[in-house]
Formats: sequence, C-alpha cells, structure tokens
Amino acid sequence: MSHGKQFTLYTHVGGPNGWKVAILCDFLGLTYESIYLNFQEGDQKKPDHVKLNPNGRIPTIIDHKNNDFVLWESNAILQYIVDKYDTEKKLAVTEEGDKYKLLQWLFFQSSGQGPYYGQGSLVQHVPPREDPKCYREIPEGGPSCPWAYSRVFCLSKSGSLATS
Ligand SMILES: N[C@@H](CCC(=O)N[C@@H](CS)C(=O)NCC(=O)O)C(=O)O
Repeated sequence: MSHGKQFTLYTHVGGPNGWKVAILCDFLGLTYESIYLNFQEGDQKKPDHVKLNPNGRIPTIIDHKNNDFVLWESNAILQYIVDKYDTEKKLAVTEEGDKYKLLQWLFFQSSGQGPYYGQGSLVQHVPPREDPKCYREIPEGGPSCPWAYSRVFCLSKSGSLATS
C-alpha cells in the first residue's frame, strides 16, 4: 500500500457502481485511492484486475486495514464497509426488520434496476464491436437497429457486459 489510504478502489469515471463506494467512503470519512480503469482499453478484463475480480467489472476494493482483503460487487462492498467501519451507526441498521428491508433494496438494485439500466446504457451509448461473429447472429428481418441487436447478441454469447 504505497498510497497510505485505507482502500484501493478500482473504479471508472462514468459507471455508477464505483461512485456508490466512493460516496459511502466519503460519507463515513474513510480514505481511498481510486484507480480509474479505462473501459475503452478493456482494463477491467486485464489480468491485473481479473486476478482480484474474476467478474472483470468495477468496483473492486482492497482493504489495506484488513490484511489486504479483496471484495467486489458494489452492494457487497457497501454492506462490508457499513458492517465493519460505520462505528457511529450512521447507516447501519440494528432492527431485524430493517435488516431485511435493507437487503430487499440492495438485491432489488443489483438484480432488478442495475442490469437493465446498464444494458440500456450500453445499447444507447456504446458503439458495437467489430466482431463478425456477433453480426452473424442477427435474426433475418428482425432488427430495426442492427448494431443494437448485435450488441445484445454479443452480450448474451459472451455472458458478460463487455464494452467495445
Ligand atoms: N452488479 C455489479 C455490476 C458491476 C458493473 O456492471 N460495473 C460496470 C460499471 S458501473 C462495469 O464494470 N462495466 C464494464 C464491463 O462490464 O466490462 C456491481 O454492482 O458491482
């Protein structure tokens, strides 16, 4: 840990999930060094990052105050930080009912809201990859917006939300 801060945060300037972690750390007064991965260069899928996070997405944290503990998935990270470092209970919940309501919203965000917004944003804003394998999958006569379809098929084939 050469930067001397509590966390290293692998993140991105645009994607929302890294900012969730940064905002929480700021709120709780915890220090972190952000490493902004370049999605256009595919940094998030490169070995240096994937050896920490096999899902190849941001955010990923290393907690240098806990034996360089590594964690990924934004909501798991939020829960970890609150459980461990929200000593003044600014955000932590104590009642059993509140605990499950909190989980309800975290799961809703990560399984319901987040993926749809993420895919919508990719289809709208990220140009397609020059990958002929994807274009072969476009159903005949189907797409009114071919590159959007090719993007979707790239996604489903590779099983990951790859950026171009
Ligand atoms: N469920 C994950 C989603 C992570 C995610 O999709 N992160 C985006 C940026 S906000 C990403 O890394 N995209 C690049 C990619 O999929 O290659 C989480 O909440 O951490």
